[in-house]
Amino acid sequence: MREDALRSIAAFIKENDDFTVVAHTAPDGDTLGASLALYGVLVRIGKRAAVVCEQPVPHTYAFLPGAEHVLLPEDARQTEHVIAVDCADRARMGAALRLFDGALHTCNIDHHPSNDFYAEFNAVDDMAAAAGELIASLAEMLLPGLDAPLANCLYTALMTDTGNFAYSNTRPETFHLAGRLLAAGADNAELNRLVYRTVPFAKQKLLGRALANMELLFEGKLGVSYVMQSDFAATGASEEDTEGIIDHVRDVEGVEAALLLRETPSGAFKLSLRSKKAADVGAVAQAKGGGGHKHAAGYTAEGPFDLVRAEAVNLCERALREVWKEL
Ligand SMILES: [Mn+2]
Repeated sequence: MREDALRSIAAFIKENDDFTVVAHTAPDGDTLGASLALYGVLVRIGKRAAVVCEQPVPHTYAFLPGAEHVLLPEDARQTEHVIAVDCADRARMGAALRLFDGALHTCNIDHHPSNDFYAEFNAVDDMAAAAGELIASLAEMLLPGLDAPLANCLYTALMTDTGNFAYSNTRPETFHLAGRLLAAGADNAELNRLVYRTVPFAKQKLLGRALANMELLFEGKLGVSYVMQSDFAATGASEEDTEGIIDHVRDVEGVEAALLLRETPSGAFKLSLRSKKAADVGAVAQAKGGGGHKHAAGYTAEGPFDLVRAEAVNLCERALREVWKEL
């Protein structure tokens, strides 16, 4: 099914010209690596193409080949063909949705189980560890071979969505593809250094504050922390520097579910949720209009911190109690 869907998209790409590739909001290594790889493929086969993302490329991913070409939606030109990459639903495109809605023909290439097939052509495979896996298959259909810049983009997509090939979504196929990418010139040691071993000082200081704010509830099974605007101000850190904090909360021994609240400049809160085993934090986020999956999810809430926190803690407690015996 995935092969057929990708073949249809490969044929669609061959028959047409002038594409916009849309990465999701709050871009991560998968949406950027996969989108830039697709952009690279389109350029290599002589197509006009652009990559659009609601936010600028985070500093961490500025090294990706082609990153300098990523446009903000307001700087992008409407094209007839738009391809969303790693976007579980239309809303994930943020301000770039306008370009998607303005297109004559649309594609949706993604790996989220919650994907609702919102495009004309949909290649969705929730067994894929990263959207980059699907783009790699597409690239192998459209090109005689991968070169080093494409391989580096795709390896970054795989590496980041699998937590450096450590999460349970890592399958034999993931390693087979990683092997092909190394053979094509991906520099795994350098990519690991750039993404995981190069931390801005302000980000490290922000992590310190978040860890100092952390507390444990329900016999140590729920880890809760928060980052307020005052923490950003004190450290000079920005929103993108919160990436990874939730993992440090989850990593504490005995913690089964982790919750991180981030205050936005408008005073609303973004909540990130993680779980290790049976607890379904995806259901918690869905109940609050958010998204994600069983072990990683998030939502946004308005309101005073104490109320937002209390509600989130209650929902997490319920998710933990439902599976308490399995923990
Ligand atoms: Mn992804």
